[in-house]
Amino acid sequence: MAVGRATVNNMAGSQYRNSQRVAPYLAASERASWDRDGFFVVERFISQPRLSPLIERIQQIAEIAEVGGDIGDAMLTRELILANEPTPAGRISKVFKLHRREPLFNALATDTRLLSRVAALIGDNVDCFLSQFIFKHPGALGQPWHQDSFYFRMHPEPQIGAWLAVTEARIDNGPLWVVPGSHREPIHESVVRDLRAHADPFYVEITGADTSTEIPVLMNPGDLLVFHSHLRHRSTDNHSHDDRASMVLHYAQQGTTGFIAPNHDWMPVVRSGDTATE
Ligand SMILES: O=C(O)CCC(=O)C(=O)O
Repeated sequence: MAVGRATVNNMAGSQYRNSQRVAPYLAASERASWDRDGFFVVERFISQPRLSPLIERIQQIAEIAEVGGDIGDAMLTRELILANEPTPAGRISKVFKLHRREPLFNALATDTRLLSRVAALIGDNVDCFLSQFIFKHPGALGQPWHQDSFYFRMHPEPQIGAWLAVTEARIDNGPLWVVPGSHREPIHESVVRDLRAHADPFYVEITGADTSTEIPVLMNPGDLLVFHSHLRHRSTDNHSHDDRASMVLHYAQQGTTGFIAPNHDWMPVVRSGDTATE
């Protein structure tokens, strides 16, 4: 699917990729699901051996941050309800800004199989602007009903989310739930703050929208969900004894304008004019 090789830079002894030229590609079933539902799942997108190193690196970052060490660009948020967990990684909720300089995560963000799908959806000049590893430990809270565009406020739309199941996403460990077809709705402005004790202070919840057709997106480790930024979705709390981990990337067209948050990092990943350089 790729038609060009990536630009590869050397940085602090590691290699990371910026933009490349890709051939836009969506399977017919993916296009049909996108148009009808606002999302599709690519099963077995990443093989099992590539998943544990992602968790191990996040655990390392949490440990380094705990002692005030250098974690580069990465930004951590805490899971407030788990503040008394004994390990640094056990207390975190999300790690942002991984896609530029963390080699394992940069490789995911620039995977041509993913980028060719994103390019088919929003054109062949694309930036990755947000990356977050979500570590949902036992007892951690889910995120209430929302549309990513509510938070993003960017133009042009949509932005594209890519949610990689790093562990299984089961009914008891806090999977995503979606309302198929809700990507055709405008941004819902009727929201309330998430007032649950220990909830993330930035979370809001859509009110007054019909969720009766919601479905859980149950995934195996390595499966990838690609979704539209107007798709209404939520995640439930982790009621199990196992971690539920996911890696979420967000993409937008080059030249997108709007709200730029501190956890954003705009990195070109697809450029139609790129030539093969190395
Ligand atoms: O993975 C989760 O628990 C929630 C993720 C989510 O809703 C999002 O990334 O927009």
